[in-house]
Amino acid sequence: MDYQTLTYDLADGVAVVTLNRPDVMNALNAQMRAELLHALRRAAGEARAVVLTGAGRAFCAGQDLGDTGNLNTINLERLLRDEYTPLLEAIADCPVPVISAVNGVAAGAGANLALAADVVIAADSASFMQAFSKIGLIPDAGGTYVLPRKLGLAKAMGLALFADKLSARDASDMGLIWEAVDDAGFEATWRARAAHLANGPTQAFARTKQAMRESLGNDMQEQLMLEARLQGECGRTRDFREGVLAFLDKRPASFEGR
Ligand code: T3D
Repeated sequence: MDYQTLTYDLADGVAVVTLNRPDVMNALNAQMRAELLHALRRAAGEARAVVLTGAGRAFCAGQDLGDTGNLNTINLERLLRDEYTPLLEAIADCPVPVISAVNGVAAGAGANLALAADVVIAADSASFMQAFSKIGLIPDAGGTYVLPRKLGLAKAMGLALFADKLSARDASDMGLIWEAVDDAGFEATWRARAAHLANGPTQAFARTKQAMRESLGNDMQEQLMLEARLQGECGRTRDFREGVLAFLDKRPASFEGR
C-alpha cells in the first residue's frame, strides 16, 4: 500500500508509524484509518517493536470532524465497529510490543488510540483530552474500557465528564502512561525504549502481552493456569536458553526473538 496519510519506516527491527496530517493535528479520516490498520498489520509481520507517533505539534486530534459526512444520517455505531475497533484490536493482538510516542496533544479517539498501546511515552509538552463530551459523545475507541482500569472510576469519570486537558506529567503521576519525558530528550528516549524491545525476547513479550491483557477478565486460578501454560511455551524458546546461558557466562544475552 502506498501511504498518503502516514509514513512507515522499518529499521533495526523497529517499525515507526507516523500519523502525517499535521494541518489537522493528525485527525483520523477514513483513509488514515485504513492505512493505519494496514501499517499495524504489516508491522506485526515484520517488526520486533512498533512505535506510533505523530508529525508536527500533535499526536492525533481524534476523529476528523470535517470528515464525518452528513450529520443527519451519520452512523457512528458502524463507524466505530468497522473502522475504529479493528485498529484497537490490531494493537492489542500485535505479537510485538507497541509504543505510543505521544509528541503533542492526543484528543478524543486520538487519546484512546495512544492509550491502547502497551507502553505510552509522552513528551512533557504533550497532553491527553477525552474531548468527546464537548461534542455530545461518550468516550469511544476503548476509552471506557481503558480509563477505569488504569485510573479507577473516580478519575476516569472526571476526565470523561469535564474533558479537561491532562498534562503528560499528570498522566504519568496518575499511572495512565508509562513515562513523561522532557521534550529535548523525548525522541532519544522512545527510540532507545523501542530498540530495547526490538532486541528483547520477542516470544516472551508476546506472551507477556497476552497474560497481562487476559488477566483483566480472569480470576486468580484462571490466571495462574494461563501463566503456567505460557511459561511452558517460553521455556521451549531459544531465547530462554540463551538468557540462562548468558547469565551463567556473565555476558549480555543476545536474543533472536525465537
Ligand atoms: O464524530 C464522529 O465521527 C464520531 C467519532 C468520534 C471519535 C472522536 O475522536 S470524537 C473527538 C474528536 N476530536 C475533538 O473533538 C478534538 C477537536 N480538536 C480540539 O479540541 C483542538 O483542536 C485540540 C485541543 C486538539 C488542539 O487545539 P489547538 O488550539 O492547539 O489547535 P487548533 O487551532 O484547535 O487546531 C489546529 C487545526 O487543526 C485547526 O485547523 P485550522 O483552523 O488551522 O484550519 C483545527 O480545525 C484542526 N483540527 C483540530 N482537531 C481537528 C481538526 N480538524 C478536524 N478534526 C479534528 N478533530
